[in-house]
Amino acid sequence: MNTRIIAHLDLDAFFASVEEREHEWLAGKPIVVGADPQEGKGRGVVSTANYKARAYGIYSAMPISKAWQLAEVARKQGKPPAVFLGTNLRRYGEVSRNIMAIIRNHVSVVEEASIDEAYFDISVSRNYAAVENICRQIKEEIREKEKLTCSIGIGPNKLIAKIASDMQKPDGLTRVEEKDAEKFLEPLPLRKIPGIGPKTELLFAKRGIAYVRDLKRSPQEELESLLGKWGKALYHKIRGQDDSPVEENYEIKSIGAEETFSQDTLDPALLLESIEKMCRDILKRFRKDKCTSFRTVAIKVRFSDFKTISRAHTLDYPARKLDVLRFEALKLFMPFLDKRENPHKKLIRLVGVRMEKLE
Ligand code: TTP
Ligand code: MG
Repeated sequence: MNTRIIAHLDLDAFFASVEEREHEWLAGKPIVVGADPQEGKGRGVVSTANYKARAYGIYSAMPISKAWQLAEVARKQGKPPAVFLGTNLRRYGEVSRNIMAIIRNHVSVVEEASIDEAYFDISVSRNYAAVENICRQIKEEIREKEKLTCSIGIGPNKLIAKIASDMQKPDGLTRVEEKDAEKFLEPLPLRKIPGIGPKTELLFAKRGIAYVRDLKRSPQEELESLLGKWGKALYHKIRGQDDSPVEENYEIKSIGAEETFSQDTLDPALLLESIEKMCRDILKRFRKDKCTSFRTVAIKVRFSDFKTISRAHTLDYPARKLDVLRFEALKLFMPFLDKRENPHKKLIRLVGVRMEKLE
């Protein structure tokens, strides 16, 4: 029998760690990377915060104004003031490529899952101790060459590896062998299972189900009737079963842009102009990255109450023109200007456009 052993690597507080290593004066300080806080009036969000800033309650995707408030509270308590920095995506992209190259020095099949995370299949080594050894070498090389720390999870499949990598952040290494996988999941809160977001969490919380072990009492049919196809997948996931392959992907997964308006708005001229501009920017990057086609166009709308809706459409042919991108983005967006997607005429705070399924 061929034992599958998969590892998942995720860098610690990635954007903030890159900034910290590159600017001596930041060493040891709480750091928040993201939109300009404008003394608490800023309207964007936090991209990430380092662990010192997380101790103030500051997290990814939080409104930057909230992060500013929390930093102020900490400062008034005499704690070190947080430093707010803008993002430097090009730089993080370069560092990401260096990290992926280091991983490839040690293993052959690597799936770059996002800018700061990768799965790799090291089944060939066939034994967990040997795999752990390779992972420690990777961590060491990243620390030496890139002055960054990461956390790695090792498990019998991608699901377990991913959850394990998050267990001992930062600078962790968590090994969960196949025989222990099911037990490993049981005490975890449902949110730890990838795909379970706030909505599903709430749905189960209402039924008194908070932990994986509680959910295991639900028969497969029940999960299916609640959640459809995803219910079936979930039934297997909470038992530690997942057979999705580690897939090499050299191509960038998507190109996107978003804009937070300086005031919430429902002014069609302003919104459409913003979409037009984002489409043009995206197409420029599409050309620069030497992409030849895209298949999916997606948009995101965040209302003034922070409710956020995404809509996507996949074409049945590969496209490459601005006209197509613009047409599809507008077709997805127009319903947000009227009853179809916005019956209460809520003002819009942010709009995003993204192209996916790139070649
Ligand atoms: P994550 O790996 O989710 O976060 P992280 O690396 O900052 O921290 P952790 O130690 O918990 O792994 O995301 C990687 C980078 O992606 C992160 O540094 C910034 C960016 N990012 C955003 O811009 N917005 C987001 O909402 C999230 C979650 C991440
Ligand atoms: Mg990370």
